[in-house]
Amino acid sequence: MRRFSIAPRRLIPLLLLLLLVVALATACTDPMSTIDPKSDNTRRVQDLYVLVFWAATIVFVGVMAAALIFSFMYRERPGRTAQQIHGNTRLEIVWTLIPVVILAVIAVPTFDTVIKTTGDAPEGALEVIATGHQWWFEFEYPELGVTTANEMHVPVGRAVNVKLRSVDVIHSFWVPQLTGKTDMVPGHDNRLWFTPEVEGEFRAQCAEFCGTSHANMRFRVFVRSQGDFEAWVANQKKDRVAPTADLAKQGEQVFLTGACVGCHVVRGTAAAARVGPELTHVGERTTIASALLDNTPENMARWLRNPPAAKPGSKMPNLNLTEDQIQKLVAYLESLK
Ligand SMILES: [Cu+2]
Repeated sequence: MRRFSIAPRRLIPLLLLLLLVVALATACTDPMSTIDPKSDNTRRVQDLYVLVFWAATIVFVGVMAAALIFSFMYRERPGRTAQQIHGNTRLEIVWTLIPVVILAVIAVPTFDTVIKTTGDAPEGALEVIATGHQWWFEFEYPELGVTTANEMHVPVGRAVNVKLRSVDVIHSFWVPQLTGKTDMVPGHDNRLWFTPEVEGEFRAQCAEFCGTSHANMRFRVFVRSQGDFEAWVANQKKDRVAPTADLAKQGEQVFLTGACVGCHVVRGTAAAARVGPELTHVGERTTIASALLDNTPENMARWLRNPPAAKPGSKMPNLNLTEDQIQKLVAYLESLK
């Protein structure tokens, strides 16, 4: 009986093909994919990328094919030496002009894309100030009087004009499907804008090494219908919901008499320090710890027990809270919807 086997030489192209298929299949489902645009500006960049990709492919295939064909046609054979071309002016002009034309064709849409994507945001754009902190993002909506952290909400179809700031070191604002990377530099306001084209939840990440927990400095962008966005804003503008359950009430006391008030804001209470993330509606967020952990009571407890253990380098220290205090704080924080 013959054993079924594939020669290693044949296996390599098969593996490469499989890799290509996997890469293409995951490119469109990966939430951090840069080739799956969901805003006007990322789509413009993608269109340019596709044009340059095909131009480069045609040049590569053409040059490789010509090199192979000519080296075969003009190879050295018995009775004939290999041929070289020298000093053919017409040929020299032709192969100088072809790249000039290709580069000119690529340059026009390149400049057009750069001007469109880096110019001023369209009239009526939503203003957001994004501030980088080690290691979390703060979002302020100056026209709406809303401040939040790590989860940015925007309406679909309306341009968003984001002012970028930093309070400590250089960070970088990056939402792969909505906008390219732009640095957040202390003492120097940068800006970017984009118009989200579809509703959804988009992953985002600091893209400039900024210290110990750089890799854990994430955020999310929620693109919502106009109605949902307005409802979100209306809720954000309210002071905190006063706790009703006993455990949550006790949690508020722990919060207001402990170290928490030294760093956080909970509007409607005495907590008004803007060092760490604003917490007035923290219970409504889907994540905590700069989008590192899902917002569940278990994760909130884990965070409170020892923040630097959950996120290395966290500026919030281990407060040595008792298990009783932690359970009360969890009940309180999760009630802040
Ligand atoms: Cu960073």
